[in-house]
Amino acid sequence: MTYLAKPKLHHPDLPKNALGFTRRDYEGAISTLCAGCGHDSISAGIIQAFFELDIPPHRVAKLSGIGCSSKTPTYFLGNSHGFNSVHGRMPSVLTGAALANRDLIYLGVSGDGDSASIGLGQFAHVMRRGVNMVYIVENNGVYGLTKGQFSATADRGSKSKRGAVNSDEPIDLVLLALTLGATFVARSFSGDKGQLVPLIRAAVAHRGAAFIDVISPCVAFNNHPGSTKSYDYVREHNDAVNRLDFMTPREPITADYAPGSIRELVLHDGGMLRLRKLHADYDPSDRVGAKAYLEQRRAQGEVVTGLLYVQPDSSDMHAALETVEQPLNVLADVDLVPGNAALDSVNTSLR
Ligand SMILES: Cc1ncc(C[n+]2csc(CCOP(=O)(O)OP(=O)(O)O)c2C)c(N)n1
Ligand code: SF4
Ligand SMILES: [Mg+2]
Repeated sequence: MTYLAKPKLHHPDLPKNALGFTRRDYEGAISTLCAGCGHDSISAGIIQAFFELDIPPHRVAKLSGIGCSSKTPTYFLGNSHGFNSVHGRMPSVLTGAALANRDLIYLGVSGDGDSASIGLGQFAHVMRRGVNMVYIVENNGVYGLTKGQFSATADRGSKSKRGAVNSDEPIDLVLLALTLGATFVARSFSGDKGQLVPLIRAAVAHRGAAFIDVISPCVAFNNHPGSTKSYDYVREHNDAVNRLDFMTPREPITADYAPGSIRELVLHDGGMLRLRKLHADYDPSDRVGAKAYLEQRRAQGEVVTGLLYVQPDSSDMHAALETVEQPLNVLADVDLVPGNAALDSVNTSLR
């Protein structure tokens, strides 16, 4: 809402992480989104998660498409790499960047229009390829930036601010990501930092395609009675499947959760996810069960949040393609241009 520059001075007593950085070091420019926009709360969650994970900001590459949601990378991780791509095309840019340099942590930020409407094909392929990334959709059910048209995630029968009724079936990106083979699939709500921050931390530690759909009310065009993506609707219909905390391996594992109600999952990088199950029968390692559960709850008008599915021993695109370990920019000419003999041998193998 404001264009004033942020003060550079930090309070000397601000808590520091293991790298000596404060939370302020993970911030970006001041947001120009509407006051109360859910997207700003998600940016705050991202800042908190990377601060808590002690990740040096320059190790992160944040990529986005076009939309209010896709503008948000400007408002966090100001010292990270960033690329604002074309509407709906962030996944292919991210895939290319990841192939060229596997050493960075890739964070894709998108909107429901960006990913479920114009970018649906790109969304599908980045999930099925298992690109090592965290992919966040800031889902408000509308094209916020272009003044509130229904997006492809708007529920059938939901109303726009002007009273128009959506007659089309919605696309559930969580169900789609599960079907397409994403190995970490979650949904959260922008107004639930306690759930969102551990989810982002766990997604960063996950190897492979990690997808988080975050319901994020648009206060300008989709926060009114009749919308199923409003603050009130989500608060009333939220069904959290688990409560989780994420612990990096160096931290002693302590938790005050009641014994017997905890499920621990060791992730690929040694990090650990602790899930407190609210539903005794919910199993986050069962892809088919997750889909059935989502459909069941959706039929009751409920929005399921939490970690829906995780495959702890997951793999990624680099493993599938057997790519070189080093980023391409550190390879020598002799590796990058192996010469005619090598080319002849590749061509011969393909005949
Ligand atoms: C190729 C192309 N088509 C259409 C547009 C116009 N446009 C810009 S943002 C947008 C929708 C954004 O919606 P969403 O991704 O949900 O983001 P939000 O603003 O809701 O966060 C559209 C249609 C564009 N910029 N480029
Ligand atoms: S138009 Fe909606 S999505 Fe865009 S900044 Fe305003 S509240 Fe957020
Ligand atoms: Mg949107």
